[in-house]
Amino acid sequence: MKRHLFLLAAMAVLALAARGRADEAPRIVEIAAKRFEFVPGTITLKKGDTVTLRVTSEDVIHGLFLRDLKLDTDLEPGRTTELTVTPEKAGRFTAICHHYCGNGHGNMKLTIVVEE
Ligand SMILES: [Cu+2]
Repeated sequence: MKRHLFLLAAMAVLALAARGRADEAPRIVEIAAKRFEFVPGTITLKKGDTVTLRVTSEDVIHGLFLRDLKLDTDLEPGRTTELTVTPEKAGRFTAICHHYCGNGHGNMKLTIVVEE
C-alpha cells in the first residue's frame, strides 16, 4: 500500500514537471517593417534561447534576410509573420530587407545582437 502511494506521488511530480516545460513558451519580439526601417532597429537575443520574431509589414512587401541566423522570409503587406530563431553564436549581425521596396531600400536593416 505504501508503495502504491509512493508511485502515485512520483507520477504526480513527473506530470507537474512535464506541464512546466510545456508552459515555457518562447519569448516574443515584436518588430515593425516599413519604408525604410525596422522598428526597433536593434534587438538583443541570447545565444541558445529560442525566440519568436513577430514581424509586421505596415506598408508594402518587405523581406528579412540574415544567413547567419537562417532568416529568409517575405513580409506580406499588412500581415504578421512569425519566425522562430535560436541563435547558435554570439555576435552582432545585420539582417536586411531583400525585397526592393523603394528608394531607401538599401538602408533598411535590422541589427541583431546575440549575447553570450
Ligand atoms: Cu526593402
